[in-house]
Amino acid sequence: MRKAILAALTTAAILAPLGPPAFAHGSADSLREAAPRYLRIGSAVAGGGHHVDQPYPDPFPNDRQYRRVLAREFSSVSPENQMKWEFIHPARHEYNFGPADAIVAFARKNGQAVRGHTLLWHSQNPAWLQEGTFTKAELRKILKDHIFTVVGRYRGKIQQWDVANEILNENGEYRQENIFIRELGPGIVADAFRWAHQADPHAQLFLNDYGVEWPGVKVDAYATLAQQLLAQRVPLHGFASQAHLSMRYGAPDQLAGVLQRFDDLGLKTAITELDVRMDLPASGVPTAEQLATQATYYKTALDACLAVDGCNSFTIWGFTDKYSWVPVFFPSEGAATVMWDDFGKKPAYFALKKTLAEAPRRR
Ligand code: 9MR
Repeated sequence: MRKAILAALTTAAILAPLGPPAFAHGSADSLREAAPRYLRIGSAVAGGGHHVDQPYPDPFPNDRQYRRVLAREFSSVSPENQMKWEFIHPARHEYNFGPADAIVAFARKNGQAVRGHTLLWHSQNPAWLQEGTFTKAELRKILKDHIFTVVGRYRGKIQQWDVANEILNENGEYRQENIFIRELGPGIVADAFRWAHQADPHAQLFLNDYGVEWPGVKVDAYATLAQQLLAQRVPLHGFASQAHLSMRYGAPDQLAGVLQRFDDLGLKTAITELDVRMDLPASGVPTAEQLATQATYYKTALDACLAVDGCNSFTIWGFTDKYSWVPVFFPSEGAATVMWDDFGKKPAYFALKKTLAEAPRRR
């Protein structure tokens, strides 16, 4: 009898996969602990932007509980607004590095990667830039100096930079609202990548956009652009889907295919701003069914990233409804993050943790 048990145990040991047993991950008490080592799990760091007009102080510097959860749950952080032009470069010859420095220092203390966001965008630019009168040469120098100054300051401390953010519109055309593209032509995109690479040769440089979660004109245009940039030996390293999802439009069930298309070009991929908003009932409280659906959307997005070899970063755009941008921009929608205002965990949180815990440890 004992012999039979021993034999069975030995067989089980031989058949068991390498690495610690699954229950060790299942009992992980945070997302970052549950995640396989090849995947960074990130959150936006709340501050600036819409927060400025809300009835609470700037979250990151003022909310200790918020910072504790941010440190415990995540292995990557993305400044939500603190590295955008209007914030970090408020006057032509003036930079405001304090808030971004604090986030980078926090990340280093807590063993977290940082995603830099963003260098070339049509939105949240300061008035001095948007409304100034510059020659083409001046505008080009302004962008170049900005990239060398900001990327250079955090050289070696940023895992990934969203170099070009939302540069194409829904028809796959260059956005003319982008002052640099409009005034200097689309060739400026390649220059921005080259300058960022010179300023920090180790940072992975990304194209980042929304509306690329399903195949279509916009994804096609990005694939063409990526191929062109790579053919010109531009230091482009990754393509990211922001993934601001709404339960009005369905689950991101084709996201893996989209990411795979860019992986096939030799690029890394990432999900950079995931949230899942919903129409709130009159009570303002989501139903159990809505929460269950939301959890499947989060899981589907994570599964997409896990299914693609080069998808190395999965970031949610804030982890608590308390500070989410969603109700501010979409007044009848909300509850888009994985935790309630009091940091209580929703089904979506547990769906992510379980999926991470069950993901292969290597790929
Ligand atoms: O979350 C950001 C919010 O605080 C700002 O007010 C808003 C202004 O445009 O930008 C939000 O973040 C955006 C991100 O930088 C780029 N992708 C879309 C995000 C949501 O609007």
